[in-house]
Amino acid sequence: MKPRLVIPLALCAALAAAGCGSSKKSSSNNAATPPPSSAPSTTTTPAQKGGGGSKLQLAADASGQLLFDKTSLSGKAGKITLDMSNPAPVPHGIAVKGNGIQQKGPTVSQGSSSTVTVTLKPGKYEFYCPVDGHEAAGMKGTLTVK
Ligand SMILES: [Cu+2]
Repeated sequence: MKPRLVIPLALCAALAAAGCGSSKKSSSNNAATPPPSSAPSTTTTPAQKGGGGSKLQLAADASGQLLFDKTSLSGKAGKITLDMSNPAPVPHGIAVKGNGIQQKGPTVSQGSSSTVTVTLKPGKYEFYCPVDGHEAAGMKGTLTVK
């Protein structure tokens, strides 16, 4: 019994070595085929992909108060860029923190914009001005990511 089993097995193994490689490839091709059928649903998103993530705009208070013009922002999970323009005669910047994230944009003077790009998961974050004392004075808001 044993010899008979060993030989067929050895032959099978030899054949399988050659056959397996191609059969595995074709089976992995088959496995890769289903995703494209679900891909059409993603074809509705290229419009958003074109932006390379979402961009949220805000501005510092033009009169020089330590405030942003918004106290809440919301965006989609993924890459988010906060773009803050600074019309005030006071240097300001934009930064994001929360859930282990802490990213600061540059501090810019009047007429310039500070941007910061972060990749965020759904949750609540804080956006604030990284200039000393500004956050404490109220230059902050909530960023909700969905
Ligand atoms: Cu500030």
